[in-house]
Amino acid sequence: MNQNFSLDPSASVLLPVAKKEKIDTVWDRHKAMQPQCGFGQLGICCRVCWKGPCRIDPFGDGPKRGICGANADVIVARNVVRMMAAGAAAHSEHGRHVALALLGVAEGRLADYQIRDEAKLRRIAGRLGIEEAGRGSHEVARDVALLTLADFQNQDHHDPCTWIKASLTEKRLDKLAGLEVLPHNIDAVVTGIMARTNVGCDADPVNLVLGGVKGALADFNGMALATELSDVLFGTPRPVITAANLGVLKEDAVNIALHGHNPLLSDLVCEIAHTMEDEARRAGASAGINLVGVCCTGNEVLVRHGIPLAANYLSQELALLTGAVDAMVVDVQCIMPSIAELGSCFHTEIVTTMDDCKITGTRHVSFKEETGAENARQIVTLAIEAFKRRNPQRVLIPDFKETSIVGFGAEAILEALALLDAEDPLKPLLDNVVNGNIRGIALFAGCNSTNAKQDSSFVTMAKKLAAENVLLLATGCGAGAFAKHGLMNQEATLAWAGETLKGVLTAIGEAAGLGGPLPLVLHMGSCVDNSRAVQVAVALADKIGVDLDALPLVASAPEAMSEKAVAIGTWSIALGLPTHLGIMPQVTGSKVVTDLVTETAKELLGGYFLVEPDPEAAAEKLLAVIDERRRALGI
Ligand code: NFS
Ligand code: SF4
Repeated sequence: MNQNFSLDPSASVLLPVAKKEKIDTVWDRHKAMQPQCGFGQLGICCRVCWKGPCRIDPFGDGPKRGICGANADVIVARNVVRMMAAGAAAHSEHGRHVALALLGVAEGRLADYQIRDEAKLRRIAGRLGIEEAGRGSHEVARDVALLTLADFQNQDHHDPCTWIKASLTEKRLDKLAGLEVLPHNIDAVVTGIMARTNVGCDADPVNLVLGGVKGALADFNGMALATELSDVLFGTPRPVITAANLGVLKEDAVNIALHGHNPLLSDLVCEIAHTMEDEARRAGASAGINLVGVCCTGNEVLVRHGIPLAANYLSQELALLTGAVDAMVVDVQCIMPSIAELGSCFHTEIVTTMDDCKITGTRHVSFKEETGAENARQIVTLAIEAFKRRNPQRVLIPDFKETSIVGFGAEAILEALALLDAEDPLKPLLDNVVNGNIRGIALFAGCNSTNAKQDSSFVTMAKKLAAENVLLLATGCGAGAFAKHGLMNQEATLAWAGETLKGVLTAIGEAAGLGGPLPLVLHMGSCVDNSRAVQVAVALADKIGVDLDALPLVASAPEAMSEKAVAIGTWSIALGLPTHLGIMPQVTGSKVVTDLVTETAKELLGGYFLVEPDPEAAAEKLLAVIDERRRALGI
């Protein structure tokens, strides 16, 4: 049965365990939820006020307006732009957290953190227009943090946020300014969306969606700053060889799964765990402490430190079903509340750490940056204690793990290219795009969803596009899928890449001393690290002197589910990228909104949504888009 749910071989091993032990998984709950509400799927259910809920009859004689008079277009638009605001809030809150930590470090208040990449700090200062030459790193960091925090405070709406201004092409900024969708203040834009979607406010679907686009661009701003400042504090990713899937758990080690999104805690746990190996050994764990990642905090520590990735979103419960995880430490976002119950079926200590993200039935260690190392130590101690309670009879670690070479941020990609042309690193990439050795570039991002077979569309599309010589980038749970399925190693390149792509990846990989090609899919990091892909795209566009919507570059989120993915997808089209969705978005109850994001957007922004649930067909469509763009460029 699991064959229909997931492509992940670990699911085949562990779902029978769940069945035998009568433990529900996400797939059982999905089944129990069928049939899901058709009104909700179409986006035409409104709960914005207590006169409701109201729902529009999409077919027959039922109501065409809610009690207040809102029609399907207004209801759909309000619902979806609220999702964008929620996504922007999530990413930007993460970013604010990191910016405040950088300020704390700069002001000498946070002894447990330091500036790990001073060169990057200085480059950022340059980009943001902050004087750095001859100044101390803490002084520069303070200015960078304060200017970043101003992106949450600026009240002049004619003055767009600093980070977005420093992150896009001039042409794109002009286009977005012309549409009045450039955010000036992340918090204000999110608040503005909540205000205008309140009962009895904005009732113009086009105006609402443009407001949503501004919110989505605030999301982009939040991710760009989160990524860049995290690199300053925790180091900029460089290629590292590691492994993925549940086989990375170890029977003879204290297994700690780091789950969530924010590196502020997970990075410290990595640091502290090293110092507590002896304690783990004394507790009987001959292999000491084994850290593994789940979801995007997993991607953060994966690309920076090579910590193996155990699971992406839909596999988080499977990790617990192994009976081998001693502690699952979570921070924020994409944490299924079900893990509390799963943990309690085993010896596993589920530890929540953020005061605004607790789960009933789990242990809470209140994480504060001021006491970060101490909190990390408490957590590792809990894991070691739990290890002593582990029942070896119940341990079942699927024997699946795939070698993965990860850590390809913009810097790492440019450094690798510089080995081919030190003077002009972008030239080899550009030349290969122009001569067709690289037909186009596709960024895979986004989640897993129970509305699709887990990981399957990612894998199918990647193999097909790679065979057609499309260079593949990935972030988030999409990247997790590729890592788990062995598409982030050299063998995958040899097996799946088309001849010319293979040639390019081999030339770069060999110059980089890898003794073979680069991996088939380049892992750029977590979801906030989608901003890294934009950085590479902007560099390419600037080099040719075109805007982003001219590049043979596409994005795909074949298994999207989160509000954050709605925000990312929307800024992706606002930046000019044709963006594939494999799951029907909840907007089809409004023709106006659907046309707006799939057709009108193309004229206004160059980017647009392309919805296609079938992965083979989706890959074909993306290839056609890539070829169309090549033709327009005359290449
Ligand atoms: Ni992105 Fe990462 Fe995964 Fe989706 Fe969730 S972990 S922030 S939202 S599910 S990719
Ligand atoms: Fe119904 Fe209008 Fe209230 Fe929505 S805002 S629940 S459509 S009355």
